[in-house]
Amino acid sequence: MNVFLSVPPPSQMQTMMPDLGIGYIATGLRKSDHTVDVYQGEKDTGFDRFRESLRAANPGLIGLKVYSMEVHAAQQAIKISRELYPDTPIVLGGPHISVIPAEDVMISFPGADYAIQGEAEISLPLLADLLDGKRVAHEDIPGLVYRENGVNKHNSPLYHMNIDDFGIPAWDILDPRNYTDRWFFWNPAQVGAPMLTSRGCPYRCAFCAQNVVGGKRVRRRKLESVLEEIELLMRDYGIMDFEFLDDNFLMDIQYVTDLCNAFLDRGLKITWSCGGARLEKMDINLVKLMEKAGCQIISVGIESGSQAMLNYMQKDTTLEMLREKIGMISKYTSIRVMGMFIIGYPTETVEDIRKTIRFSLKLPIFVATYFTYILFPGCLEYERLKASGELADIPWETLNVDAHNYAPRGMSFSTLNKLYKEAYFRFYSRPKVLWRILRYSGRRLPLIIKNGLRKWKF
Ligand code: B12
Ligand code: SF4
Repeated sequence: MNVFLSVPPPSQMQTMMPDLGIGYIATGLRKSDHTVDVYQGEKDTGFDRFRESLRAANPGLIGLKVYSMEVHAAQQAIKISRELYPDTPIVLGGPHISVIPAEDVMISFPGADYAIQGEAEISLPLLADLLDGKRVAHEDIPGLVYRENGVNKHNSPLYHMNIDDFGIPAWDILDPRNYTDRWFFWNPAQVGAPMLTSRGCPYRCAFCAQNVVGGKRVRRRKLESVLEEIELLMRDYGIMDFEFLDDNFLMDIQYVTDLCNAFLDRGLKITWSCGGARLEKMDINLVKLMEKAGCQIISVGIESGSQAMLNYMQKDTTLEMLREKIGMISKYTSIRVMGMFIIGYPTETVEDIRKTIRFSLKLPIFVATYFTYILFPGCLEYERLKASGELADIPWETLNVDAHNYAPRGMSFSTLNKLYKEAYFRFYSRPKVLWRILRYSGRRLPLIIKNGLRKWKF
């Protein structure tokens, strides 16, 4: 069967990078002898190209990826799919589908026929088999949400233990060379590619639903498989810069040590960065080894400058530890730290936000990103807000990364907005910070200005 897979064109501005989730499920489908047409909408602002690609694909199954910020785009994509192919089944998947309760999926998306919660590398090919008339029962497909005689049904999602079974993303489809306009924290001199060495996160930060999206158990790829993927990307696509998107890249220090040593032993002259890094386990030997092995950026979810808020967020970390480890990285290596903060978190006061701003200014970090809090289901904070009566329904259709969607009780949106702008202004108006960024990312200046202006418009 030919399966059409798509990230619908977003209504909001996106950082451009190939979508690994789509790449992995394309591989899964091919392994089961299905063919795949992929339309990646990240760069489009309208649905014309989506419509054309879908028309040309003539699929037996249409698969659409849904992010919580892009529910509207998904609804639009469903509508167009129905117009073009009234009888072709539509299946939804992706983070939003995984984090909302299974009972709500078919109610929220009445135009869809199926959805898959959790990882779809195994489930989507099974669904395609079923639709092809092979001997597969609905109940056999992990995470499947479906209707049977008008009744909504669902199976538990699967977080498959051996993620090497998934193979590597279909890079011939994703072609990373098409993504040159990346955000500035990647090496600006190189075309890069994202990559995963593991999935899952055992932590329980109250604002994060990652243990529903990626599972609680950390599942790690074999080192050899990661190295093979890197070498393939170097050889076939000329990629020399990599971004590890693991939920928690520094979770297993021995693994990272082995990975770095393998880069050095094989003489891989690559640069790389890692996101989602918790620093608790990092020590001076590891950070120096990472630098030697090509690490350029470590991005850290610092979240808050108030210990009380960190405790409330269940971040399981301390300001002291963050200060010490970030200080160590900047003192002993050339690795840049990108700090991510949340302001306007539930229960937060103006003084808490000021603590965050002051903390961020004191840390030797290269760039700071201040997000105002956006609530997503599937996490503890969502349940708390629901229980306290502060949350009725989230207006998915209007959620916007470019707007403040929530202000803590007792704080006006205008106060939050002022603090938000103050944070950015105070961080980036310092000449030494500006100079550092210009020196590293000068050639990305137009993109930086565009993003900066977008944030300023809030
Ligand atoms: C890289 C990344 C980004 C990148 C690019 C996304 C991309 N092109 O891949 C950028 C920087 C743009 C980004 C932006 C944001 N992101 Co982000 N991001 C990630 C990150 C770290 C990795 C994504 C990834 O590669 N995952 C690995 C792959 C294998 O998983 P997957 O994509 O989910 O795919 C699997 C399943 O979902 C499913 N599946 C996927 N697609 C489909 C399609 C079909 C048809 C089916 C059946 C199944 C299916 O099968 C796949 C294989 O197992 C994730 C965290 C994470 N670990 O997933 C957050 C994550 C996706 N981001 C998140 C958020 C909140 C954001 C922002 C709002 C942050 C912000 N405040 O600005 C913005 C949203 C921008 C927008 N307009 O929507 C949330 C999404 C929450 C939600 N409910 O939607 C996540 C889950 C992080 C988290 N734990 O909160 N992000
Ligand atoms: S914020 Fe990071 S450490 Fe915390 S639960 Fe989410 S992925 Fe895990």
